[in-house]
Amino acid sequence: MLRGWSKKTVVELVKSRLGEASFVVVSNRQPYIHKFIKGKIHCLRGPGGVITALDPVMKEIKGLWVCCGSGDADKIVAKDNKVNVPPEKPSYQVKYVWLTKEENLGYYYGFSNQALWPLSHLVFVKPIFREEDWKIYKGVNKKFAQSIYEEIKDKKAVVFIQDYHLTMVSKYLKEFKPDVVTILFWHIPWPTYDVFRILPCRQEFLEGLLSYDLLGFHIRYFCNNFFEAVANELESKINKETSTVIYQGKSTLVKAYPISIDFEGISTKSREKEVEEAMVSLKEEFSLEGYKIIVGLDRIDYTKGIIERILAIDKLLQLYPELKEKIIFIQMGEISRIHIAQYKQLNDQINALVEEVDFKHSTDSWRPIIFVRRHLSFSELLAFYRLANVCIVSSLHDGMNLVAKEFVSSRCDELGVLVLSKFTGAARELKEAVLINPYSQRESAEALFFALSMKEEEQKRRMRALRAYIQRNNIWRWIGKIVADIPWK
Ligand code: GDG
Repeated sequence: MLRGWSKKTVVELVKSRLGEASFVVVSNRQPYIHKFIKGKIHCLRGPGGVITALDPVMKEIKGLWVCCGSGDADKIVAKDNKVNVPPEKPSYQVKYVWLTKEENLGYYYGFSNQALWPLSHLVFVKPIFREEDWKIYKGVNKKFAQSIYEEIKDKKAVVFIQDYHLTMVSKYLKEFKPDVVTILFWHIPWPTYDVFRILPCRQEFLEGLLSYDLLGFHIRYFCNNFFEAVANELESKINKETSTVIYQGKSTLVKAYPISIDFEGISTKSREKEVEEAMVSLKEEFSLEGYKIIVGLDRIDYTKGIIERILAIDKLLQLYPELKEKIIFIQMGEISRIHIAQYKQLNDQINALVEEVDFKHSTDSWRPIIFVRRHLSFSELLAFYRLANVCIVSSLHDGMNLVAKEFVSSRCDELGVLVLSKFTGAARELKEAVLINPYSQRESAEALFFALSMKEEEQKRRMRALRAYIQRNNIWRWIGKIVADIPWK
């Protein structure tokens, strides 16, 4: 069943595959965060790709989501560490794991984001491996395992763990409850063996991963890199035909499941009046009327190629000065991981570069780049995409990249051009995008010029094909394929 995946088909599949078993999603980040704003508690949806993808699924499946609590009002709203979300239509339960400052530093800022994140993204930021961080990382993973175990003790359960923060959870959970079925989805790239082999704790790390029953990556290439790491580090049997690894008598299914987004949800919402009103107000706020608009949207992260994107705009204006006073590049971005030196430096670097490029090309009444650090509401986000003549995604390396898929899904008018880095997982699927090597300023600038000059007819041809692809390969298909593959014991 490759076509026609919908909420309905997935819910039916989950019900028939899971039967009485509980479904628990586990991630570092919380899907909803409770914060005090002007003395009142507000519940906001958390940012990031993992939540974008899984929240609509959980609303339908109505399971339990275990995650860290970090909002200043989370402890107040939680009863027995649990809260129902979202507040306007409670659909599923969130259970919080509370971390100390020390745990946060060692597990999240340390091993996850200064060791594993740069290790997995080939962007030449040197990973930092501290023994103490690895110890704390394992301690936090054990804490998660304990918290999950309390909920599933006497039950049949499938535990679906998200990402590189929580790789060791399955190992510890199975020490308490060997019959639990565990799945891990690795949302970022898996590096080639030449890179992976520098990880000091690599064997223990791989053993942790092979305690899962099912291991998912975005694309086959990452699965193959994983197989290569296992083949080089552990005595195991790898069967590429069945996509399994057998290690110490235990089998792990390793497969590619390209993540996606809720195409119908986004497509329908993007037609709404609220989005059209947001388009008008964004246009007014940033004085965009009359210009061709290039948009970018990312968490501020060195993997996303934001510097390269600004340099491409600079090059574009050098090569095609006739575009002056005709285009505006507007980049939105939320600050992230600011306690890590590289992220702070990146922020400063972006500020300086935007100022330099703006100064170089600006005229009395126009500047080419607007950089805004703020969180957009969902309607504003779709309005932002819909304002674009061109959307640029210039990641230096990216597991998938949901911005690319969201942009396409929001374009109910079938207009707009996606300029997409070859080094995203999405580039393997979105063939009608204009693909770039973001490391080449000239190539990126020429691609932008090509996109800005594209005739409406050609824009529509490409956009229709992209939309049809994402409509078929939507988020429901992603979760459906994973659930269909659950290896029951
Ligand atoms: C990881 C992998 C993989 C951003 N700013 C706002 C906002 N966002 C949302 C976007 C999008 C998400 O955040 C970002 O998703 P990406 O996929 O681009 O990137 P990561 O967060 O790095 O995600 C990535 C993903 O996991 C899923 O597997 O694709 O490769 O790195 O959904 O819309 N949303 C709102 N306001 C903002 O200001 N509402």
